[in-house]
Amino acid sequence: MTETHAFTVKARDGAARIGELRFSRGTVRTPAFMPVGTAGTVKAMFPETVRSTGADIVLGNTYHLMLRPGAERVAELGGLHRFMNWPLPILTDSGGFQVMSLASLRKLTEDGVTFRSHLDGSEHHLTPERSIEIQRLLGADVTMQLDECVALPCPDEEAERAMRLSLRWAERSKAAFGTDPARALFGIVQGGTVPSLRLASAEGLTAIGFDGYAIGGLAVGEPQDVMLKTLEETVPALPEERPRYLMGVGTPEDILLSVLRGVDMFDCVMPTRAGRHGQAYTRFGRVNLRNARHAADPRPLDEESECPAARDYSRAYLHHLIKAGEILGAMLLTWINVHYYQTLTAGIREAIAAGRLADFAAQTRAAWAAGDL
Ligand code: PRF
Repeated sequence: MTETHAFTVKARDGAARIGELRFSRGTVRTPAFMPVGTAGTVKAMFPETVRSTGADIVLGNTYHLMLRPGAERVAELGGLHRFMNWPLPILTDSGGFQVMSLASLRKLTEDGVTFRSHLDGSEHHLTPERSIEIQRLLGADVTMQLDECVALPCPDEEAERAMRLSLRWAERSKAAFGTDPARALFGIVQGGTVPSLRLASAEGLTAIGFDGYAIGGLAVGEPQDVMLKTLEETVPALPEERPRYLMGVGTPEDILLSVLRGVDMFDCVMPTRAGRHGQAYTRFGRVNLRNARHAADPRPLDEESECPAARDYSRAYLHHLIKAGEILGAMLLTWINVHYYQTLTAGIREAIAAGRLADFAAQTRAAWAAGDL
């Protein structure tokens, strides 16, 4: 870890912490939520609007960008930041998880994974070394190691095999990455829901040494209490002075409960995907704008929100746009949701600074449960 991407813990409240992850392109305030910009765009949002919600960093995907428009093409055009007009930090996922969920005819070996593109059926081979190279071509500020994530539930033997493979790939990723003071490399803990496997994974990664530690392999089919228990078993095995990133999580409640257990970073398609499908996340909980009860409702979703989309448009209009399949409906609801996730993480950070996260969590959950009507 060097000056250019140092992580500093600023304050603690129980297991929760606030911190700063510094890059030459900007500082990420943690706990942080990273909007997902899979294909070089946070779907249905201008980058300027994403920034205006308070996001310090967005996520991009190796898998999608290597297939289209290609990592070398993005590099020729000055890198992903310039390509998508997002000047702040970017974290890129390594590709393995997306290969497993999207590609066809996958073949996993010690060397890497061979698969066919979901776009045109072309064959590709991704290794830990090529994933690092692609992420360097994209210009990622945070590079993720290639890993194997298994769906849950799964036999312990299968969780162990994937965890050991991920650990060997972690070693190769670190060797390929070398030392790059301008960028960070994160390892990924696997091991299913087996405490001894999670521990072995965390210890193995810590021995290799990474700038940050992700917790992978969760929110893949297990109940929330199982995910939280696995976090409680995993987080204490990770270095105190490094950021912890829970991949692909989650609902506002998942985020709140995970921060209480010591997690610093999150990403999830939920606010963007749900927005395109007519769902709004608000401080009163989740609202389905497709529902007929909104058809004649002149009130905005939240007149006290600082988000123009939540404050200046009626529920009736949002309902109409979504029912009519209008692009603006997806844009406004995505904006509302990304804004709400950023408001939530900002509130969490303030509460930790004031040493009152438990109160904040109780009040926030009570408001979600009460609903708005
Ligand atoms: N590994 C990687 N990316 C991910 C995951 C993982 O386990 C998950 C699991 N929730 C989401 N995204 N590389």
